[in-house]
Amino acid sequence: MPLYLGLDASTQGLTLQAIDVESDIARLVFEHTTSFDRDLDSYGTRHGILVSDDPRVAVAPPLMWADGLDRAMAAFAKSRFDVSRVAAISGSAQQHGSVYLNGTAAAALEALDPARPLVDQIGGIFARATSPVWLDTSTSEECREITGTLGGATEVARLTGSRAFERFTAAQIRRFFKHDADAYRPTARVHLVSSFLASLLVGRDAPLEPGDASGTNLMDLARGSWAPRALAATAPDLAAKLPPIVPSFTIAGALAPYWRARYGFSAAQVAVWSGDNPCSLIGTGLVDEGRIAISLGTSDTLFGLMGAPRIDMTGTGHVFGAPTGAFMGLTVFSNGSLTRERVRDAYGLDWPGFSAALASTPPGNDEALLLPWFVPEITPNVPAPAVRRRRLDAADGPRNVRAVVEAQMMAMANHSTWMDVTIHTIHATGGASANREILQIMADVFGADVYQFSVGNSACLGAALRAWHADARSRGREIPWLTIVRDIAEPTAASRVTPVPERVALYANLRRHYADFERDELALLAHAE
Ligand code: XUL
Repeated sequence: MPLYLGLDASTQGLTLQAIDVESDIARLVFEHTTSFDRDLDSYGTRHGILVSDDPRVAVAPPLMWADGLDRAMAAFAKSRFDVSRVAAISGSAQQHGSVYLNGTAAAALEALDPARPLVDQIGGIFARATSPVWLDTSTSEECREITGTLGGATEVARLTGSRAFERFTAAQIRRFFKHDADAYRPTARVHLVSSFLASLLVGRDAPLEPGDASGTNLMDLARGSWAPRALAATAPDLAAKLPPIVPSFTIAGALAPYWRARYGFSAAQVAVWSGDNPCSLIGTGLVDEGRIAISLGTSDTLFGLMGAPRIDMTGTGHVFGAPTGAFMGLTVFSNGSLTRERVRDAYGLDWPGFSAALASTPPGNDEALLLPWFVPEITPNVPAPAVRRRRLDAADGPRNVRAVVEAQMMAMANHSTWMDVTIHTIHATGGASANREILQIMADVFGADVYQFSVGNSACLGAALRAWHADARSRGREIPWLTIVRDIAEPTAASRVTPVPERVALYANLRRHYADFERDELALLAHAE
């Protein structure tokens, strides 16, 4: 039976998962993670990032990612599995980060010597020793410049799927060009983390696909190709430096001789890598429209597949390409777990006490409303903390507990209508998804079935599943995505929380009040600036 590998180069580490596929059912059989800080400490990162004097700057050494990849492959080769059974490999990577290669890179990648570790051979291929990553916020000026050239934020979003964001690659490339033109000019290739690591596997330049390329502000979202206007607004001669964009199921090549001779792999097919968010879409089973995931973590994130490239005109949501060839919407809310914890702590509660407060208060909270902006909020854009209450006494613990959860759910529901998706099913993940009371409010506010879904590394799993899909397709067999994700990326029926019809009607009304309250307060905040 064939094995498929998924690799995930996240901010803090590199994970490899292997799945075994038998009769079209995939099973996870192996997982290994290399932590950058712990296992590759000679690179000196903290949480995968090099410490910088400027808090807005976040960069990482690309050589460290290559080292992580080599170690992951070595770890799998040492496992009980026969590595020659690996039929195909794909990967997932943190989005937006960029890797700058010089003119020697192509020859160096082709001539990798299996007798020596990878990192000993590629130290000289970089036009820039460090890579800016998604946590970098140093490019506000470049965002303004790009936005101005392209005719405004709405126009950038309409063209590329997102307005110009500091972490997106265009602003990062522009900053490099402006601050170090002498290093930018001879740069032969600007890769994303995903296409850089795929290039190492195939021993030559690997292409990008629309999922990760849409995190650059440089891709024409509807066409899935580089947007000449956006390239021109970013830096000179950029078209020649970027890899081509190909469909997500494309085989970039066979595993290079380095990996075969060094670790015993066969000439496995390497499918193009994608970003972690598009890979997570597959790894959480969101392969048809109407099913979304809500991750209740440090920040709360809502994402799901969209059949068409619809855009959030308010400028907070993102649209990326989906590995299925469709699109995905993603919206991030920064007042997530820490805000729930803050409210819990403010009233001296523990989690059972928090649940009891939810149970003791009526759905709809008698129209008491809270705007939960305890920290600056991304969606909607609230630059400084601003907690607001309406018909709500700050001293009333139970009502404030209900108000914060209802506010978070109503904000998520209201700020995802731009996706124009009729949501029937929600896969709830992340720490707070263990709380059934919170999930009941989610079900009632969205009017959708909610499933508890504890996923391990969904991006890595998504990459492995993409490898299987691409491999089958290259052999002339188009396996439906619903078959690919069956069981392995689906929640169990027993975890379902169903909406209560009367409450769905109640929240439909309250959501309008919440939207009005939010709009009024945003206007006041804008006025006060
Ligand atoms: C998405 C984003 C992060 C990174 C790292 O826009 O910045 O999710 O992909 O995980």
